[in-house]
Amino acid sequence: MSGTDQPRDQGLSDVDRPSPSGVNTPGFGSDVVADALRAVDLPYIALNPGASYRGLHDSLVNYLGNRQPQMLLCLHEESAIAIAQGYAKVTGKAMAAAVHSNVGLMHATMAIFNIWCDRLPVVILGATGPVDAAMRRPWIDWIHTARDQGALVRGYTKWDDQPASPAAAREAVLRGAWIANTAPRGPVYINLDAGMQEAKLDEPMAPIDPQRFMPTVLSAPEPSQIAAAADLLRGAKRPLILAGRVSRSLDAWDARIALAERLNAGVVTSLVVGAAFPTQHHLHIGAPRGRALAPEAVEAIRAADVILSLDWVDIAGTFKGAGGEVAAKVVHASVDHRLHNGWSMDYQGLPPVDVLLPCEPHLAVVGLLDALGPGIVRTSETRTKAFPTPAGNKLTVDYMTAALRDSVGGRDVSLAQVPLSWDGRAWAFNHPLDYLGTNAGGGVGGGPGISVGAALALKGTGRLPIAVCGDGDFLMGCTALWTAVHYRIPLLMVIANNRSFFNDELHQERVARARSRPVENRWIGQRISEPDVDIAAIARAQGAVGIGPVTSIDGLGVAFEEAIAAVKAGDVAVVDVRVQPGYAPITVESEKLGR
Ligand SMILES: Cc1ncc(C[n+]2csc(CCOP(=O)(O)OP(=O)(O)O)c2C)c(N)n1
Ligand SMILES: [Mg+2]
Repeated sequence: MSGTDQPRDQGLSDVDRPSPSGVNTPGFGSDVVADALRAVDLPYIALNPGASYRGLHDSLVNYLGNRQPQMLLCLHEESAIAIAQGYAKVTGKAMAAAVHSNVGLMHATMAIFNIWCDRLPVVILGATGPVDAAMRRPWIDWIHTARDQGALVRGYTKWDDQPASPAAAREAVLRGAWIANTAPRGPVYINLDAGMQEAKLDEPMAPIDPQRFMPTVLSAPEPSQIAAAADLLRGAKRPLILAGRVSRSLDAWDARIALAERLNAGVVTSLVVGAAFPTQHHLHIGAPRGRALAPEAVEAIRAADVILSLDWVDIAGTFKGAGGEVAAKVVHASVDHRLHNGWSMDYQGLPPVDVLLPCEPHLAVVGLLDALGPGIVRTSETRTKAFPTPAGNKLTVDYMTAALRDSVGGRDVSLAQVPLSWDGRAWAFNHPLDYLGTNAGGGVGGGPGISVGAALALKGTGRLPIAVCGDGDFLMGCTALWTAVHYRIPLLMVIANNRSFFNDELHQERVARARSRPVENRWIGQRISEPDVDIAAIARAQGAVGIGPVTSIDGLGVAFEEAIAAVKAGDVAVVDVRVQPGYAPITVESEKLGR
């Protein structure tokens, strides 16, 4: 599947079927909104219910028959948005989410920030009011009405609106879906007045052709910009590609390989975003890391004379991590600058850019291939890089990863999440769907929901969705599992359970060292033990298969094989692996850099 495919029916349509209502003409404001949601091709609407949008809820069930969009009930609004993030990670497209009044939106905010930072789309429906105070029920309607509800999320959404009539609401849905799905993609929020939803339609609305209001936007660079970039790259002796935020399209993946081979350019990738280049390819430099750069990548950046950034996230920070000022000329393919605002600094440091190609990376790659023309392509001696061998006799994340890799064997796997302790050398990415990136906004707790959404989008593709999450991440968002179980979305979650918010133990250690205070106290206020949480029981309590705790290296293989068999049979399986606290040394080094 590629980011350009049409949404598919993931086979959920037999779940939650309503009794026929016999209604097939719109009678209320919310019926018009429901029609619009269907017209813009939003396949699912992840939601947690609430009276503020009871009108829309009724329209989705009794007017649309709970199809296109189909409801995905979530136990927390944060999961609803995270599921949409995971879905968009795979498909590149928006699904919808609905959150109740101000309180549901407040629950949703962190996940909205994560999806914003991931530059991925979602159409969020919310509600308030009735805006007309005379229509409000005492107390509850008053506490759940806010004058400017969109202000809660305006800093990290592309657009928001509070339409005052069914016609305006229809327009808002069309505009919202169009804006969300247009690069740079992002979340939009449409706040529906409860009064407007519940009011009877005075007269039928004239039909419209939604496609005419959502024209395809293709931002192409000027030929002169492509020519300037091609000249730089053609003349480069040590060109380097920083392959960043790119699509899941296989065609685009192949084009990147062709460009790297045409230029004989090294390629650096990052675990912050999804797989962008085959990590086993002889031109891939080092292994993908999170914030840290592999030493080989630092060397390549310092040695490069021309760097091509394919929407690399944080060029300025990367150069800082590579030792400061970088001599190379920089070509940057990105439309990200169109999204930057004054609220959030997720735009990162201002990078030096000699040629900007203001387009999505794939268009730049195609344009450059064309401009460069055929050339000498060095034979691509694919070198299979060796995976690191775990050492010692303690159950570490490295042993866990190696055993998981062995159990998976030759299956096609999509890693939907990896924990902070992950070592990028321990897994190979050979396809754009092999790895889907992080929560993107640093919002811990996003992992489970994102994984469920990715698994939803992957359902029926033959790919095995695997999420490896920290225990802290899992415990914050674990009720997303229920949604996967209820809607029969197969998923394997492996919890790297170090019984700690360990990342922050390292921070406390750093502070203690800087202040000459006892380092041995770093665990206080961080460890999740006494009692240890029974993660497998949390999974079982929601109808998933819960396995573990696995406490020995020898126990890993059996546990993973049992879990994979369960997922193949259609289940959600969670394996609690009690790992030793600790991160790959390179990660610890980078944290020191960031201090
Ligand atoms: C919502 C939120 N709360 C707190 C943090 C700070 N934080 C960053 S990493 C981390 C620990 C996460 O724990 P876990 O998922 O178990 O991973 P570990 O560090 O143990 O490998 C915390 C609390 C955050 N980034 N987001
Ligand atoms: Mg932990």
